[in-house]
Amino acid sequence: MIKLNLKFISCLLILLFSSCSDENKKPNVIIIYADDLGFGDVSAYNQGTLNTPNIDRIANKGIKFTNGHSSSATCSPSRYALLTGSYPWRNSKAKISTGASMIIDVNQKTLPKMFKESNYSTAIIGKWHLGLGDGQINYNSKISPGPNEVGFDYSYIMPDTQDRVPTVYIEDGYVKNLDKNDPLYVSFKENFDNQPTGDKNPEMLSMKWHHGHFNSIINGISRIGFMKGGKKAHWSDIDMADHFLNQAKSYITKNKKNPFFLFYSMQQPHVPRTPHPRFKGKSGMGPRGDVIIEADWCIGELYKTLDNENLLENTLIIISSDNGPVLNDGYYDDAVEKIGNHTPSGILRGGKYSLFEAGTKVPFISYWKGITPSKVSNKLISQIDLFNSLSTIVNGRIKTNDSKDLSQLLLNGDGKQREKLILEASGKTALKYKNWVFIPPYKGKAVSTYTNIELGRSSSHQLYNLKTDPSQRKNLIDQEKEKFIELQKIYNKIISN
Ligand code: NG6
Ligand code: CA
Repeated sequence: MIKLNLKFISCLLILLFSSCSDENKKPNVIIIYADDLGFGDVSAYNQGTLNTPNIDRIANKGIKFTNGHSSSATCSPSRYALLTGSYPWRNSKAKISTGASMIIDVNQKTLPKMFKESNYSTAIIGKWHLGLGDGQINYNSKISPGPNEVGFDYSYIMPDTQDRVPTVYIEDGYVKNLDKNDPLYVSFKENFDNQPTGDKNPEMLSMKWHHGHFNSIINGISRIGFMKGGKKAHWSDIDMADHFLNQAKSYITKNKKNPFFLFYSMQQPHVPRTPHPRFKGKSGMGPRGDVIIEADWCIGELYKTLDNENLLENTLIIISSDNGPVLNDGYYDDAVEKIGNHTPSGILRGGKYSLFEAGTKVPFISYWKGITPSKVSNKLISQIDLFNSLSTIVNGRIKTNDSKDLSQLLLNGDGKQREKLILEASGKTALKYKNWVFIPPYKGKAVSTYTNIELGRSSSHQLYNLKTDPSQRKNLIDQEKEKFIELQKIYNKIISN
């Protein structure tokens, strides 16, 4: 009672002397986005054997979505959808980016622009992977356009992925710690003179490549693409998690007085998996398990920062992943050999790159202290929907056509859900409609030779009833003719719009 009165009186005083306006009540929003973290990798989902106590603590206090999707089964398209509220298959540039120019148009609506319009400070810290510049990039001068040109006030990024050059951080368009006397050169076509590569200099490798990662060697790891110079700017792989975490913590502390939107875009457990020595061997599953434990620890530290700064009651935290899990994604790192009984995809079929459920059904958690109930929700929600939902929550003015306002679902774990969702994997699409999944016929291998993942492709149509068959084992195309026609119609209509 006394507490309440005090709160009331202090609000009155603030009202008298400044403005106890809506602006003060707007929540901070943090999206914590893992890279290739599977539905079964988070122990709160009770699917695998790995332990993620820090994510679990947040998940168990908030809403744990068991039917939450990324838009795509790979990184760049999912990030595109999250940040633009638009389906990536509408944009031919929204493919896995390798040194490409920027995928998001500077005139497009974006999530950070929506927040900025609502007087938020906005930042991305971590993996970007949406392309940079609009042609050949000169890394020795300002790189633009980039995240700052599509709505982020502050950006501290890894340009593409940990397995691609250049292995440097970029802060607000400039390569961090670059020495002008040692310029940085990058090429995805040919090597620079006398630079060691994974295929020619295997003796220099601390982690052997398995497929596709045999170009420039940096820190004993060969990558995709060639680079030369910029030595002082090279990142340390084992310190990357601490580095991004510290940036994120200091951003929160510096911006705690204003509402902020932070996109904390983690690099784990994407390849190359390079846990800090503190986490080495901790999972018993090799580096893949170890970096998930590292990522979980980072999330715990970020949570502590919010707690210490008294921000938990005013911060909506969303945790998810850009696509499903993969074990061997290009390096010999024991991910397959040491997996034991752990099931990164849980009971779901497929994984990263797949049109089956595990390609895009990912951990999806929302938590806002005092607002979200502790709940498990099996309602369908996509990361595309964060755009319109968050816009409603922060009283924003921008909305997009592909995004659905599921703000009630995001805050209460109940209410309106998405009915129809187009899933995407490497340019191929499928429809999820209520409990059903429809996949049109596609040419190509059913199982990827490299990753050993079932890609969801077949020469015939596929139809699955997720209610009775969540692992998509029984193709019902012959038994459920009417359902098939109904879904095909819906699919064609959305795709052609
Ligand atoms: C693929 C890479 C894979 C990974 C992926 C991007 C090869 C053979 N495979 O092309 O290792 O880097 O791109 O992953 O090079 S994502 O999660 O960022 O989409
Ligand atoms: Ca990814």
